[in-house]
Amino acid sequence: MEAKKRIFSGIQPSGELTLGSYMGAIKNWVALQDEYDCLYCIVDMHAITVRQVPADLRRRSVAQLAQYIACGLDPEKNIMFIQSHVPQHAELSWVLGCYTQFGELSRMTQFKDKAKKHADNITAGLFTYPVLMASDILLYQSDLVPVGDDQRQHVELCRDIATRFNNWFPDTFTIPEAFVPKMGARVMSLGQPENKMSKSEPDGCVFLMDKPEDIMRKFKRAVTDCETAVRYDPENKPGISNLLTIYCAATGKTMDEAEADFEGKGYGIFKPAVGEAVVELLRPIQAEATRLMADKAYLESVYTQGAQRAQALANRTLRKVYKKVGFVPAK
Ligand code: ATP
Ligand code: LTN
Repeated sequence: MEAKKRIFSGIQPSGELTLGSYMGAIKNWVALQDEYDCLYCIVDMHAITVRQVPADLRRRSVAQLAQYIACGLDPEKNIMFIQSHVPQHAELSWVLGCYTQFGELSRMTQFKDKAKKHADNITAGLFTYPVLMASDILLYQSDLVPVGDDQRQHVELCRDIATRFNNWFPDTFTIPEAFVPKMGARVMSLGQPENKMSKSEPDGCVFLMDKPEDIMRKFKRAVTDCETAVRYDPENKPGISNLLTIYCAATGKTMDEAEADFEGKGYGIFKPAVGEAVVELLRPIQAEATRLMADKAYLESVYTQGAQRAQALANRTLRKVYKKVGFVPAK
């Protein structure tokens, strides 16, 4: 039997999971878990590239694992773990940093945006963040990286680093590819539909664990336009188009079906209907996440086992890399 292809992806526990990260990433993780050999990570080392409150980071890291499982990821099928439990990520990151150009990192749009937002704390870690991400991916010889649209540039850089490294040292890394969903790759803020919905901008952001009444309120208040037609037109109607995308991603309907559902109906009917679709989507996830959070011993066993399995795979690549660059093998 041919070996399954490998997937790696992760989300930072730098805030609560959002509807954007669900639709852009986690939904695909769930869809791909049977067909691929998957590692799904809680990338806490990435999270400290901007300031975190330690107790919150710790709580959110475990809560994020509970939410991954509640979204439908099976810990028996996938390797689920916390990044800082596998030191090989940091070790490979040092080596790859020595094969990455300053200029390449300077061009990363996420770095430029975050540097602007955290102007008083632009650390070396924030700058080299994409090298750590490349290490996450390459350490496991990943073929596919399911992410939202905003992460394409980082995966591209990872491919460039891997290709360059392979030119120096043939057959070291598998060259990975980004896997971005057709619907929901870029969920926009409900308050400012020209900006991406993001956990660091709570205004206009729907969180996975938001109460139904809060979700409904956020959708009823969503910024739209002064027409009345529910029509997909991202150029001229960014708010309505975003809501239609969310509706499709939540219900599994096509855009034509969604438009037909609201033909001749005004925004007063449309906006709460999208809210309800999201409430229904999240209801079972929230119930399961709450149940799992009460079982800390189970969650601990999942991330402990996950780290052991990840370390075994990571070690193979790291040994190979250390040997290729000329480090003396430790006895
Ligand atoms: P931050 O605000 O701290 O940058 P974020 O809310 O953008 O965080 P990430 O942890 O950076 O979330 O993203 C996790 C995953 O979810 C990534 O694969 C990312 O591409 C995807 N994602 C995040 N926000 C969205 C969104 N609004 N639409 C689609 N995908 C998204
Ligand atoms: N940078 C990603 C999170 C991330 C990631 C990864 C995603 C870190 N390492 C490896 C895919 C593969 C983000 O969403 N901000």
